[in-house]
Amino acid sequence: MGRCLMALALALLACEAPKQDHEVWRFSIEETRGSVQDAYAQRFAELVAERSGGEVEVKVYPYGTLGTSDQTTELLHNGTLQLAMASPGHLGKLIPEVQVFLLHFVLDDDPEVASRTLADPGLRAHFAPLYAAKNFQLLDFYSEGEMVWTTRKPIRKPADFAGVKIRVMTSPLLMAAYDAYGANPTPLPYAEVYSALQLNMIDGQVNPIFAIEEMSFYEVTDFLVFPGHSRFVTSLAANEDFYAGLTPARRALLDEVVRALHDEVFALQTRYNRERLDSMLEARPSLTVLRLEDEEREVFATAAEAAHALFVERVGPSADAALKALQAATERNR
Ligand code: 6CS
Repeated sequence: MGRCLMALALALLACEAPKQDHEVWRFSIEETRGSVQDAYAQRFAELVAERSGGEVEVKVYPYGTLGTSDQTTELLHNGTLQLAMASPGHLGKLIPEVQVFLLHFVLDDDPEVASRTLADPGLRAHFAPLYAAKNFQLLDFYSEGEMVWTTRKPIRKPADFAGVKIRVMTSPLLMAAYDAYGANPTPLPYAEVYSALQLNMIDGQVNPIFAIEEMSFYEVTDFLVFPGHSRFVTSLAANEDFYAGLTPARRALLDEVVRALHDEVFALQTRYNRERLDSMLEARPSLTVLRLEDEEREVFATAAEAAHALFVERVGPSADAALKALQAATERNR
């Protein structure tokens, strides 16, 4: 009995000991509770706590608690946050080259190939200096699912976009991408999309299924159009000084957790997107799902080339290099 008590006391001490040098990593996500990024961050916190023996606590800040994506990126830049999700759809204003992930018909159609491509070390090595120049350590790119248009009318060809006000994220290239289809793109922060749809200030928006469900966009739409043109890509980044200041053991722990989560989040987003399509259709049976045929996609793919050219023209040779790096990574992972 005495030995049991002793073991218990030692265990309690072991539990308490880490508090002496209890570290806190503040981690902001660009989505609300219940999202893909939230699931990622919660698992990240769990694995970091587990593997650090409780010495590191990860505090997750969901979208809205610290402001818009632009504001959280700023907090990451100045070191108030140690970690943040930073999506090219917003980050493109600061690192124009990441807008390559916003180009349509560039990532491979096969989601598994796309996921491997995004984890490609060569691709990460290409982008790491661009992130470092803004005081960020790039940790990973991953996809949260296929981008789907929510609209009030069917869209099967670029001409159907005439006069359609479609909300896009705030990176400038997205305006060009939807201009190329003849739409009227309207950049807005994520938090303003639902009310803009409800008030008819916009006619549609584009996001993965899980987000359309979670943000209730499906309540204010009639069509879910699967164009098969792009996937929502995000990046996980750390503040560069924070990352550089970690001990080698902590850095290895962080890198390993990120590596483990890449495949886990792929499976998770696949499930979320599948399940939430079902629940949306159940909640609103009048929703019409359209999947573009290959010939229809071809027409959009041709129109999208104008945005590719504009990306290179506006951003310069580094945009061309980013596009080539993404294409080469795709080739390596087919
Ligand atoms: O549309 C947006 O702005 C947001 N969409 C998703 C799925 N994640 C974060 C991003 O800011």
